[in-house]
Parts: sequence; C-alpha cells; structure tokens
Amino acid sequence: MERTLVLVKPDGVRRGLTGEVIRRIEAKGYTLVRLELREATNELLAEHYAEHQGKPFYEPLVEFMLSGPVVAMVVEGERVVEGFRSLAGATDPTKAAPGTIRGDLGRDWGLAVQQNIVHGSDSPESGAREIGIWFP
Ligand code: D4T
Repeated sequence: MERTLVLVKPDGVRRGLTGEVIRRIEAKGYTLVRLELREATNELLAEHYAEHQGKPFYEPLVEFMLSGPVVAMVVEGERVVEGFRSLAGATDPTKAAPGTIRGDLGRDWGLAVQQNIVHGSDSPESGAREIGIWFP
C-alpha cells in the first residue's frame, strides 16, 4: 500500500490546525500509521530539503521549520501521495484553491518563505525517502 509523509509545519501547529489537518486526512478515508510531535533539526532538514539547498528561500525555510514543533505523520492509502497533494493545494497559499488545506487556512504573510501549513511528499519515491528520514 502506498505511503506518504505529511508534516504539519510550525505555523500549522502554532495556529492550532493540527486537528483540522488530521480531520481532513481521515475524512478523505486515508489511514494514519505513524504520528509524532517532533522538533526538527538542521541535519534532518538538510536531508529532507536537499533539493532546495542553495535556493534563496532555503535558509528562511530551515529557520521557519525550526521555529516550533512539527507533527510528522505517515499516511497510507491507494494513490495517497497524489490524494494528499490534492487535499493540500498549491504551494503558494494565495493561489491554492478554496476547499484545500492551504486555500482555506493559509495566506501570504509577506515573509521570505511561504508558511503553508503542511508538507506532503511529491512522489511515492520521495515518500519512501522522507519516511526513512523522519521515522528511521
Ligand atoms: P512542501 O515540500 O513543504 O510540501 O511544499 P511543496 O512541495 O508544495 O513545495 P516545495 O517543496 O517546492 O517547497 C518547499 C517549501 O518552500 C517554500 N517555498 C517554495 C517558498 O517559500 N518559495 C518558493 O518559491 C518555493 C518553490 C514553500 C514550501
């Protein structure tokens, strides 16, 4: 069965949206298989965001991801990678469609990095890689 890594990012946890994110995942019919409130670390984020190292938003992104606890989850279901990205909506919360997590609950705060509430793996291969990083 396919699995994806979902993170409720520090903005989502701070704003009390963890339950709402979990509610949407469960209402969609997916299964939670792991769930943990965690502090990220520089090392963990360097692995997780390896593809973004060197980009202008990388340092602000890491600083943001270290700004408070995150909720890390492994979610399971047929085509769950695609399905959760559809639930999350576009990366830019201003453009994310209403009805999605980012479209309904996120906005642009004028910061160096988008605070967009959740992360979801972008392919089954990324899912396996990221689950290995967060739940070794
Ligand atoms: P994540 O990985 O957090 O689920 O988000 P996405 O898959 O939707 O987006 P991403 O990996 O391309 O970007 C990671 C993280 O960086 C922020 N970001 C991204 C940003 O502030 N400006 C940008 O131009 C991009 C591409 C948002 C999410």
